[in-house]
Amino acid sequence: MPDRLDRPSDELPASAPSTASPGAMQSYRYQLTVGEDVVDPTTWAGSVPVAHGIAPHVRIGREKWFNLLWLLPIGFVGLLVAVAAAKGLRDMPSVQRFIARYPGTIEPASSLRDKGLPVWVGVQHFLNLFLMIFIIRSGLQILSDHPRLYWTRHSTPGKDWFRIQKPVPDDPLWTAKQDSISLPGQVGLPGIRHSIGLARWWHLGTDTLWLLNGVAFYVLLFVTPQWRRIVPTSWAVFPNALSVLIQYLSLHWPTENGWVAYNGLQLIAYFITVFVAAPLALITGLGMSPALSTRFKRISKLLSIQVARSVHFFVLSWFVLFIVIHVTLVFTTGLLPNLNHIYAARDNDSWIGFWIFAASMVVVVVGWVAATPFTLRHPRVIQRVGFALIGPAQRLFEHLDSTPGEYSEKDISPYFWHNGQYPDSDEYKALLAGNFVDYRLRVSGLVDNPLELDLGQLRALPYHEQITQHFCIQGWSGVAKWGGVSMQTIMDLVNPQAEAKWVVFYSLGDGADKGVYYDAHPIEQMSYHLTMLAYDMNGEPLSFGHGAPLRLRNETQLGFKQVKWVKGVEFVAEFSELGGGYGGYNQDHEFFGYRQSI
Ligand SMILES: Nc1nc2c(c(=O)[nH]1)N[C@H]1C(S)=C(S)[C@@H](COP(=O)(O)O)O[C@H]1N2
Ligand SMILES: [Mo]
Repeated sequence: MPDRLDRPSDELPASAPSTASPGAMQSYRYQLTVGEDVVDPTTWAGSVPVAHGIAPHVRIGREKWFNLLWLLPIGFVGLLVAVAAAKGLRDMPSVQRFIARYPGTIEPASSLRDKGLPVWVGVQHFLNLFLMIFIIRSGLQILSDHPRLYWTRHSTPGKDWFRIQKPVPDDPLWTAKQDSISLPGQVGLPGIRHSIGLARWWHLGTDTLWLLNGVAFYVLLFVTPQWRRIVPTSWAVFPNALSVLIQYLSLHWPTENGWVAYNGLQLIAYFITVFVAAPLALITGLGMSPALSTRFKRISKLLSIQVARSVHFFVLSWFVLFIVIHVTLVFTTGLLPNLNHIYAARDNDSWIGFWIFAASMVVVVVGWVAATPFTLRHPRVIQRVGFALIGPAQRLFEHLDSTPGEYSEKDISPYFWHNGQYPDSDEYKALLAGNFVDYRLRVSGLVDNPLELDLGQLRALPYHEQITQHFCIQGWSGVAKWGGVSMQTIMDLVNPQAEAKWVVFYSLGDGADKGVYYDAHPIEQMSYHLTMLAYDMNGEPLSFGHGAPLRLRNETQLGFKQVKWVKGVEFVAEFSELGGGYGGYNQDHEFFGYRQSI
């Protein structure tokens, strides 16, 4: 629904808007605060208290919830039954003939037989496992910031299919931040509640390294014959896998030589891990990006952010299951030769592989234990290094907004989460009580015509309406119809000067640690079709909770950049002199990034 409702600009209100007082923006700057450069868990994020979640629950039917911890005893009994069944099967002559025919491993061509595992496989295997630790820990931290999963982009309470949190309370102003939970410090990364900003640098930064390692692995696999080890090339892999399964379960294990070839079951598991799970992790990860969803509307219709999040969680579950089984089998099927294969590129019973493995585990343990304390002590380093690693990709995606994706009335979410810190100043309360008749939006900075607009004047400007999806950094989403003024209209009125590169939005509300909430946006995104100041939501005046009387929408960015309760807009050359200098309140205080298109 593009500009159908926009009125032509010659219908602009005759009364020229008054000029903003020159000191206004100056005074807004003084209301900003500088964030800390270390994390003190006791005062973190406005002193959010520790809040524990619950065991993972899955919804069955409309409102029955199943505690997944029951899977442990059920799984154990299931395993006993399976073992008994497999033992019975193995006594049957037909099954014995089947196993004789399909012993488990398809013998490789002789060209591969003597090759074994080269050193690069061992190196990449270690890098992979090392990076995975941080990816999984920070991923769990991200999940715990919105500890619910859904199948639709609406994120409606009660419609979640999975949660590690109690049901959403009745409070109509309950925020997603209140809904976040704490994880044990050595499980989550950085391990304190609502540390999503830092968790995301860890996650996206190590993801980038993991993907580079993965690309190198793919290339090396296919320029050598090594790919044959983990890509099935004959249908016989399936009966062989079944045969291996029966052999494992009957506790009568096949004799194997992983140096030469993997058995059918391993082949399938490795194939899925390398060629299905890993690419799916990337695709579903990108599927949560507002910039990409807005650009690739067709794909995002199917792979909505919440489908992407849910499938991303299944990928995590697969990796964890794989790791548990893989490590168990490494330990139970000949530890020394197995470690020699992967760590020492040799096929014998010596202890050398074991010692390299032990040394590598020291690195793993040190990395694991040090990650949280290091992050709390040096969060700006995490913020900078993370941005250096993923920033270029985020920047690239911001430029893809050629045909903005929009939704229709029927897509509007029945429930739209609230988030952030509500304003509670006397100034705001007085404005609210007076129905905002005394409200003024001030627009100034590096512009030719600074402006001051009341709500009547704002409403008299050409009306712009859009139905778009909100992506909160914490993981929930929702579709709403926003009505108001295009930022382009505002820019036509004030005429930004050539030096203006960033546009800063100041709020009437404070952030969680006191000091005015604000956020800086690149000026080029202000002329995007879907960048606007909204005073209506879903056909009604914006409510208190959603930002009355005015809020920003910039649909290529995550939710925290959509400043609510906007009081001023300032055009600046750079944001380094504002607040802590990182480009916004959450950037200063909670180590977010100033570009967040992923
Ligand atoms: N002034 C101000 N604006 C804010 C916030 C805030 O805390 N203060 N929170 C942000 C976050 S994190 C999100 S997800 C959205 C939530 O908007 P909603 O409450 O309308 O859903 O507002 C953003 N704008
Ligand atoms: Mo958010």
